[in-house]
Amino acid sequence: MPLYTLPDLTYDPAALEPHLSARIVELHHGKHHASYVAAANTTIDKIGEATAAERWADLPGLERTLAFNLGGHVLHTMYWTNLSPNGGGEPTGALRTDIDNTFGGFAAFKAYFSQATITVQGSGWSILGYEPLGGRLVVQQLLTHHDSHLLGTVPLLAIDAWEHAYYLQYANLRADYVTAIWNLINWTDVARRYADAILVSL
Ligand code: MN3
Repeated sequence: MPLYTLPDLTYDPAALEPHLSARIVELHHGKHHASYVAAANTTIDKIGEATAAERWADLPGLERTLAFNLGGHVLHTMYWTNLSPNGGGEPTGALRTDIDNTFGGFAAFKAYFSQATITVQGSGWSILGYEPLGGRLVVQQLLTHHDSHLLGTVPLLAIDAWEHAYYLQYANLRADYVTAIWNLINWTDVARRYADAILVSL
């Protein structure tokens, strides 16, 4: 039994249309996400083999490969639950209050987070996260799945800015994908993650 498994989508791949096509969701979940799950499991096995054989020089490359692939699994698992056929709108409650206080209102946050997604250099992600040491919400850009991570930050909302997330439908127009994705964000899921994250201390 592998350590990590691909979670099922909780909705039909076509359910995110017209904002995200069924074909994108099928390939993204069934091929891309699945490949990170498989590679994370394989890499853990390789680390075990290298450790048993005392091939210590193999560790830096294997640990980096694990960070990439497990990071991919974590982020995509979040992404599918951060999105919903019934998503969109604006957050409410304590999360909304914190967004307003931190970013100067939802519109200002939306503009900032949109640009954080659009301007990722190459392949990466935008994240709304909770940074426990400062006790504050932060926006971060990840390169690939893990570079530039603000250590300790708990991700609440993760948006994939890799070309495979949008190219079949939006071609090179990442900004149009970002405009569409706001119609799918599951603020109930983000708020649940926020309620858990604010209990974390470092
Ligand atoms: Mn992806």
